[in-house]
Amino acid sequence: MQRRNFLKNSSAAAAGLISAPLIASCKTDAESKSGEVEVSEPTRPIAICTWNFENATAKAWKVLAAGGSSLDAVQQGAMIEEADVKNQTVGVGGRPDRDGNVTLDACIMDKDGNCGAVLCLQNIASPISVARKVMEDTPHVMLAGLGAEKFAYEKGFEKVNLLTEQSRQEWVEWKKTSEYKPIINIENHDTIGILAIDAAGDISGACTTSGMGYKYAGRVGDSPIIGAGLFVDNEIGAATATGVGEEVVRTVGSFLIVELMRQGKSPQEACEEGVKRIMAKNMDRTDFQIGFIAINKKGETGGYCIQPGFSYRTYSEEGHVNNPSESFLKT
Ligand code: SD4
Repeated sequence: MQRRNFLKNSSAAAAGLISAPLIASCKTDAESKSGEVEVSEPTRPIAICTWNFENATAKAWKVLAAGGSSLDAVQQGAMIEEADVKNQTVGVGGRPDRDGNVTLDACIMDKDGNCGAVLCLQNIASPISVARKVMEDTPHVMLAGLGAEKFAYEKGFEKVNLLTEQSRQEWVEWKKTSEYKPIINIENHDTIGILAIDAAGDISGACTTSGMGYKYAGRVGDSPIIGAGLFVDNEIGAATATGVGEEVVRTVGSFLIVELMRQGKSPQEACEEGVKRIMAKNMDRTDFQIGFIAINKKGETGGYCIQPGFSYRTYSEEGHVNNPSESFLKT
């Protein structure tokens, strides 16, 4: 539930009580007979992430509730999943590529449109933290492979073994057939994309993954690609994705969703349209999953996916909630 206020649209704006972007984002709110416009107070701070990553949103919320920035919130939330060895789709413990190497992809984006990414990074436990260093300490947006790893060591990150015994054993088993087939809703938790708005109203996002299990060596998905796996526009909102990254890259999914919100769609409507664009090109395919989540400047959230089984977590003053997502396919 959003708290609501009645503000005289023109006089409030003239007095500087509400900003032009906020008025723009509230243009769908009801106009009363007296000419007053019902303006929803934005929900902030708030964090939202793909899947039921309760610990990640709890961490992000802790940062936000203490007055921290959305950038710190999304980074620290993402780091929780990177460090969880039981999560075999992110960070330490991630499933390896077909050669047995764990290669990580991550990106981060802030309120000013600054962004950083690492692609196919090995031996480093927190790729999202390296991505932030790329953003803040280099003139570049992306570092890949050995160059990214070398940069991480220069910045003081330690070399760690990312391949846990469990992931190694599963890989050995997989090699018996070597059949590459993405599993839908792996363990019901997968890549983490996390978005947040802080008390100042500024939006940031982060996305981090070990990518598709048993991928070709060198394969990079959508997750570290700004616009595909993640996009933030502080005037409008943000979006992020999970699932088969090739399809998200083809439609520049997260950028599309933010642009749809710019055109007036709600986060929910924009996520639905994002999935429909993908399915329009894949009507004969029912064997893959993609989930999008989005947030707008007002703190409204939405999510949508192809297959049943996706959910997303939100944490705001209104509560800490796992939201089951509607899906394009119903069974
Ligand atoms: C990728 N989107 O590498 C990521 C992985 C993922 O379900 O989300 N898998 O394509």
